[in-house]
Amino acid sequence: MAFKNTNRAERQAGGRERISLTPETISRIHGRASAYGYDRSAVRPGIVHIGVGNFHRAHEALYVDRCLHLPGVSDWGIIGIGLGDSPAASGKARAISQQDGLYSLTEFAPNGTSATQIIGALLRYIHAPTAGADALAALTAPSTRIVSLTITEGGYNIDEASDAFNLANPDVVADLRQPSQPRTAFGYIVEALERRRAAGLAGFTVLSCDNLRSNGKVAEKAILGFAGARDPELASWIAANVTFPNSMVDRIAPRVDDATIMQIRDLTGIDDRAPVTAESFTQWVVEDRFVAGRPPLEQVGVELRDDVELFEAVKGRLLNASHMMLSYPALMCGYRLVHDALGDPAIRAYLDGFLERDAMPRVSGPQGLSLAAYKDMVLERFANPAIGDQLERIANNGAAKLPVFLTKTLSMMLAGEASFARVALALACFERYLAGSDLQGGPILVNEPKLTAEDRAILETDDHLAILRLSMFKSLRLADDPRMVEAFEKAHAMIDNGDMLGALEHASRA
Ligand code: CS2
Repeated sequence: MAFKNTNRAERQAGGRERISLTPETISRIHGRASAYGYDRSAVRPGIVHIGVGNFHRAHEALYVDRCLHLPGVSDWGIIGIGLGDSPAASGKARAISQQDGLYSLTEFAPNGTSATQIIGALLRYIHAPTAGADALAALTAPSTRIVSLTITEGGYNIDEASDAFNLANPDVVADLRQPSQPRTAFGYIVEALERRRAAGLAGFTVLSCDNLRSNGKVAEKAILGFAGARDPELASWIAANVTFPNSMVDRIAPRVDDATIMQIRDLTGIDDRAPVTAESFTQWVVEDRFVAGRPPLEQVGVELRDDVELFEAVKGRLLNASHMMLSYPALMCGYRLVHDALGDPAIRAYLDGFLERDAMPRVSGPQGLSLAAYKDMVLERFANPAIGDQLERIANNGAAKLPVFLTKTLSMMLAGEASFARVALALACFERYLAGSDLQGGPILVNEPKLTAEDRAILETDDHLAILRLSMFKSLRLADDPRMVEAFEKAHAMIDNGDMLGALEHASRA
């Protein structure tokens, strides 16, 4: 149970000094947050996680932390590997390492209460660009039985049109040329598996925790695609010795900025340089296909089921797709926070229209799941003001995420009767967002690493349907459907006139 944060008046009455966060200060933290209650020095690593973002730290690491509290479970600690070499990524690696992997997780419930706990499950953090040999050693260690991944939707390097692993990616080319000095997740995993094979060691489970349709199958395609290009025999060994369970992960973990760091410090009195925050909701549904064992996840709230892909379909096509549909129009209206945008009746009606008329009729969930109840829950979570989730966080990397979350719905719409007004509005707003400002000229932070050079060239032409021709929706041929084109032109014209309200109202009715 996480420690409930008290209100500001009570805290000030206590007149507390601030406590830094390290294993040495943990005993003094009780009373400010709940700290892990197991002997951390006895915990051994069993999981290596690649991509130690806020989401991982608020989700998988929490479940593993809960497992470590169970009697006799001490060999499933996590070693984190970060692949990013931006200054922000290096700074975060430093901050986490200085705290010996410790960090606080603060959960904000919709009723405004919050609770903070210190997670001890992350034993070590390896910044691969500066310590590649350590990263390989961790992956190769016999104790490593699960390698989990959050490398983002676009990170699996699968070509949209051919649906195959993209061997032309320059980082992949470099990793194939110099396998012992990898840069990509595939390069690291396959090199480690090759070393394990040579040493007569067992394989491990590769557990994707990214929001993808059939994420285990995608991870398998990527790893086997890379391994096959390196050595077909190695690929066969991997196919026989590694499993790739599908998993559905769900928890909103906003971006952490300096203001969040100060907020957590103020709330808890703990000087955490790498805190994470999240909504109180969390869910993890996983296929029970672990080739080398796993922690007792079923005892800590994880659902182990065979029908994970049905959960993934509902989550991706309702929750994540709604996020995408919401973020671009809401940013254009001048909003920056999710809950503020949801409070706007025109936006809310447009999103209801997307869910009820576009997405829900075209997806079937697992038995017993009510889509109507799921929709209500999603919107209630989005409306939670306490987490302060950012529209820019969601909008970011749209070229990778839009196809993942919308392609299935869109292809079904194209094949039958449908109104394209809502999707067209979202895409028209996506186009405006790429220019980096809202309709009032307010700046928007754009981060679109998956826009290809070819995409950028298309966007620079004066083709008014350019956005419909980008590589992300290539196989759908959106610009060939007259209904899509008409809806897009209409949305575009209204946005050009600055009439976002009219555009939203039109899209809600259509
Ligand atoms: C968001 C997700 O990045 C996004 O586009 O939709 O991060 C979302 O918050 C999580 O998937 C919720 O589980």
